[in-house]
Amino acid sequence: MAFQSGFVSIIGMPNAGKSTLYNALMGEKLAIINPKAQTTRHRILGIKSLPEAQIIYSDTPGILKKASYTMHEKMMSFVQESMLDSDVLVLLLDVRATEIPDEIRQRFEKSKARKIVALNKIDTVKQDQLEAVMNKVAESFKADAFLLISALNEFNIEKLEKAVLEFLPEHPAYFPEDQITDRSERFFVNEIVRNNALKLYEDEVPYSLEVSTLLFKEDEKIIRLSCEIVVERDSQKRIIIGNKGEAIKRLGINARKDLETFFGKQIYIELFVKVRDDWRNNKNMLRQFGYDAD
Ligand SMILES: Nc1nc2c(ncn2[C@@H]2O[C@H](COP(=O)(O)OP(=O)(O)OP(=O)(O)O)[C@@H](O)[C@H]2O)c(=O)[nH]1
Ligand SMILES: [Mg+2]
Repeated sequence: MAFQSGFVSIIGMPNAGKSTLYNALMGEKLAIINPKAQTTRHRILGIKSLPEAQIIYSDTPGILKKASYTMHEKMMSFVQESMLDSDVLVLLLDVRATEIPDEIRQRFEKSKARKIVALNKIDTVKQDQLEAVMNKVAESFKADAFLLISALNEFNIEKLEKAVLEFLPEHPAYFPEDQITDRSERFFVNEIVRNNALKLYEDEVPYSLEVSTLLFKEDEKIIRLSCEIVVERDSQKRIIIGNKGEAIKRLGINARKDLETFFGKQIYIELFVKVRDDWRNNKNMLRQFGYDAD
């Protein structure tokens, strides 16, 4: 067979395990993973070059039933866009919650892409339950393949990739062999800091913030970073900073550890907090933070 290459998007409801699956497929921790829903906000390409094929995976934000902010509309436009331009769609369902909104189901089924439905988190249910869910899903979705997986335990990931390769078109590589993503180093810094904020702060605060890396300066031994944390209100700024700056200090320490693992280098990081009223509804701010579909 001639060389194959194409775009494969992982779509699904929030928290289904899309980013976990994406990392497992890539064999790299590119995407941030968090027990909280709405972790992923962008479409992130992961380019996997094999001897006979180049698979371009996309991690996407979880499908929201309701967009409360312009930011959510942008996030959903990334999902729509990936449904339109993919060669293969992987619809990932949590085995314990297999419902998706009708509109999404219709778009999925109408898409010209080849379709795989994967039931994830099979480690969380018993075998007999699993069969019942699988039968129900196989009856209710029109797709080319159905698979049972556990992204967390990396169970059946190779099988999934094999199915992807079966459906991937013949095409020359879209990207150079040594490129693994379309995202910059700064993007990954933003994501890692944001993920640590999601872990550290409660309720609405981590959802109302965005991280922007203003300085990324790499020497032989150390990467120096300066990041701005943008929130919507003064009260949120106070929470981010915490009593005598304790919370933001903790955030810096936690983020630094993850950044050192990610970059394999020593990290020096400075964090600042800025208030930008209602940035999640501000088109210019959203553009600045990379929420533009291209
Ligand atoms: N038990 C179990 N947990 C899983 C599995 N896959 C993912 N998870 C967990 O599910 C949670 C959500 O995982 P993510 O990969 O961030 O989910 P996501 O679909 O990318 O979520 P959003 O980006 O918020 O839409 C994390 O706590 C994962 O560890 C699995 O196979 N089994
Ligand atoms: Mg995700």
